[in-house]
Amino acid sequence: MSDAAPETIYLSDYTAFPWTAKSVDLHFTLDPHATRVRSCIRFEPNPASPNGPESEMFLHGEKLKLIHAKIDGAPVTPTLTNEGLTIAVPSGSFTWEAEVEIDPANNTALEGLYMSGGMYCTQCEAEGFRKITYYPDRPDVMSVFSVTIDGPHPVLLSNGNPVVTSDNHAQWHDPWPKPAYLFALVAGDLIAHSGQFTTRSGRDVTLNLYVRPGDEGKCAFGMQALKDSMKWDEDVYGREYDLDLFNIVAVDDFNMGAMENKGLNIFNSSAVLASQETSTDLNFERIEAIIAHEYFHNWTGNRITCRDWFQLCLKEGLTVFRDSQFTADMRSEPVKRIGDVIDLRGRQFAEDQGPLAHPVRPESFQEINNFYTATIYEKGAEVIRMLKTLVGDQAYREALDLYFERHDGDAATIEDWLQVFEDTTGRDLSQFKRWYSQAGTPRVAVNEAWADGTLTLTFTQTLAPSATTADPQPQVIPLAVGLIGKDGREVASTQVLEMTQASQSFAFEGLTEAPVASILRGFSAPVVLDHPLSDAQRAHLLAHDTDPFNRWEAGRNLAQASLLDMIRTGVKPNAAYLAGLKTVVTDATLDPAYRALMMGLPSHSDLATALHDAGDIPDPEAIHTAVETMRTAQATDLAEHLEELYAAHQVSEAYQPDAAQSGARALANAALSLLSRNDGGALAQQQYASADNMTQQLSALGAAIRAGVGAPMLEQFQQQWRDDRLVMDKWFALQVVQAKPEDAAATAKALTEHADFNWKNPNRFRAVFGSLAMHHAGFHHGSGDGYRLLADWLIKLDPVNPQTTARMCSAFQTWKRYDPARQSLILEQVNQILTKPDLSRDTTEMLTRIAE
Ligand code: 0A1
Ligand code: ZN
Repeated sequence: MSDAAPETIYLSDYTAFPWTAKSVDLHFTLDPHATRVRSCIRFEPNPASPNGPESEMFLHGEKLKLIHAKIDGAPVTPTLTNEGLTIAVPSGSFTWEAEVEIDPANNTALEGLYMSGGMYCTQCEAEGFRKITYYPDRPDVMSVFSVTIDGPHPVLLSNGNPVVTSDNHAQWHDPWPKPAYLFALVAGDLIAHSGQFTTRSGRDVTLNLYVRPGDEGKCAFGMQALKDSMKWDEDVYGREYDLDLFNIVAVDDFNMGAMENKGLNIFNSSAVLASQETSTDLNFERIEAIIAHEYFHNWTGNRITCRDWFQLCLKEGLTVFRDSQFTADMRSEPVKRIGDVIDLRGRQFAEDQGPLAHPVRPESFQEINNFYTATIYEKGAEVIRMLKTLVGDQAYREALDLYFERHDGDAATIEDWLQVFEDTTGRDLSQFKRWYSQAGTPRVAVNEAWADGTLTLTFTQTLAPSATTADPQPQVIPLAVGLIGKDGREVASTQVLEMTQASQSFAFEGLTEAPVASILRGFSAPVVLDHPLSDAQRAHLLAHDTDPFNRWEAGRNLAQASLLDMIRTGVKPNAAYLAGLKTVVTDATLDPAYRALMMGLPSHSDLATALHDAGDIPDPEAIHTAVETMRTAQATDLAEHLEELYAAHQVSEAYQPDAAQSGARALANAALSLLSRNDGGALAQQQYASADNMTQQLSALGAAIRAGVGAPMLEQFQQQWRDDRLVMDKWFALQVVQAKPEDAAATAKALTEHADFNWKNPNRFRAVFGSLAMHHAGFHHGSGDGYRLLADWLIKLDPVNPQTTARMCSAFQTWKRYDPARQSLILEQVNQILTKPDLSRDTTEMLTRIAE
């Protein structure tokens, strides 16, 4: 290991930086292997610093070759380490100048300034700016940046507004003070797809989407999504854009989805490029959401940023919440909510259940890159959703107005955030704050008592102690509850019960008969609900619940209970579930997208989580068998309706990736998937041959592979799309996703030997190994081949790209829930990686936490 005891950083140790950076001038002379960066920074003593002026200054800097440094024009010789430099400084204000040399072409970690497909680009969040020049690389140091770029490229971009632009030379000025993590630079032979937006106060904003030549035809959708986002933020949050220019650049090599750099968002090309032929409906929806997310960061993240990285959820939880509201408004609210909850349970609940569990606001970390997690993003958004539920829509909007007014230009904290809600509503949020400090998913058990026309619901909350939360205390849990009568009519509409104690009762009086309680409507809190209902009661909710989320949830609970029984005892699928499903799926009054969701089943991993929760050891093979049996039962049970469902939801209009068409295709393809179990893949072959969009082509291909007739189509697909990087990612991923459990590792291995397997490209690496890790029965196959293959490749990737390696390590996070044989197979691989010399801090931290 590179670092026997990597340093742990604590929230409680926060102190302000002793100086403020009044202005930052940067000058880049681009060269693939020897880019020169000259910096000139005006520092002034920070009156907010507790220690007063200091005589030495530390600046972060990594992998930099220092050419020279000056203070107030006089050469100085700093003390250099691998982390930065220390230098004696004058007591008042002074000007720091430095020139460094960096090697973007060899920067495979994709952090700092690097090259992708011949273009230069940057990624500075969280701590990448220190790989560009020496700087106080922390989010509470905000400054006004001016940037000059010299380089042999027609497009030279940085943040803010252009001052001078010509071929080979550009100057930029960003009037808004920002932390270094929001700095960006792009240079290359790029093509702009341009647009225009006029803000509500009349500011004309030029919009550009810069792409590599050849990708021009994939920009229109992203551009429209940007305009829609700008309008929505004005309408819903009263937030206007604040520069004359908004640029987005698509980059092929990128560790994450996208980055909100001020006025110059940088996107993984998979998160912005879209066309009917190459993108699925789900891709379009994701792209729209990510464009919105990055755009919304302009206010929640950029204008108001985080004081330190422990406050990451301040910008991420809020921005995820905002983008989920946007998608709900643009598309279907219940469909979006159900999708988000599926995702939350699949990723965040699993994180909470294992050794990587951490609070929404962690109190310590070693490598901040390891904390861009489902807990900080998705649970962080759930916490804000609860806050809004508790205070109401009106007070939420007032609190947000106050937040923007009070903290514009600040590097803020969760305390600041909660304070605006307290000041707006007069509420005491000290107990609510536990959602930010306690790790783990609370469980809420429900007990029902019926007597004399009164239904009494008693809720008991429990939170398992964990490494970061040794002594959990009760949280504030908003429980949205409604009651459904025997005749299927709602006898009490949704009320939000505010649970604050460990155990608490609520009575519903004046009822004429015992109703069925619909609890946690809209998934009003990120908890696991233990509500013992009979199959008949669940079927009743599935048929009648007026809350679309809980109606879906009733079906999901029936399916899950049945699957768990099948796994444990080998019984047949539950007839009540199949009957209820048939009624809902064939109900033409329901949104097709919603019906398609109804046909879904809990994932293998969700079932493993549920088994573990119940004290069982999940057997991946048994889970796989049960799910296959259930799918076949669905196909048999719905057989007489499938063709009609399929036919009735064919889209004859010109392709649009909107909610209506996507929903119709989702339902038709869900039907196709089941039909292929009955017809040997004939209809899938037909659909594949006539598809004019990627949704239809890929669904047909998947169904055909499952039916055993996909090989020629896979070959044709490769021929057709060999030059399209993003579609070829799908080709790689699909083969792993559709492999039989016993073949998954071998399929992945064979794909790594394919000429187009460019393992240094994170999208391609994830296409194969992300898919393998998600293939529950394949990855956890008893042979251990899945574990070994992933570990071998993580060892190979770590020196090249630590960030992506560390993220992929989370595939091992659930090891403790499996049987002893699998546990030791996994641990063996984890330890094998951990013993590699020079293992990155990122990967070391992840695996050490996992193995603890
Ligand atoms: N802030 C971005 C995501 C992001 C985070 C970290 C990165 O590198 C470590 C890159 C991007 C967002 O939320 O969209
Ligand atoms: Zn974000």
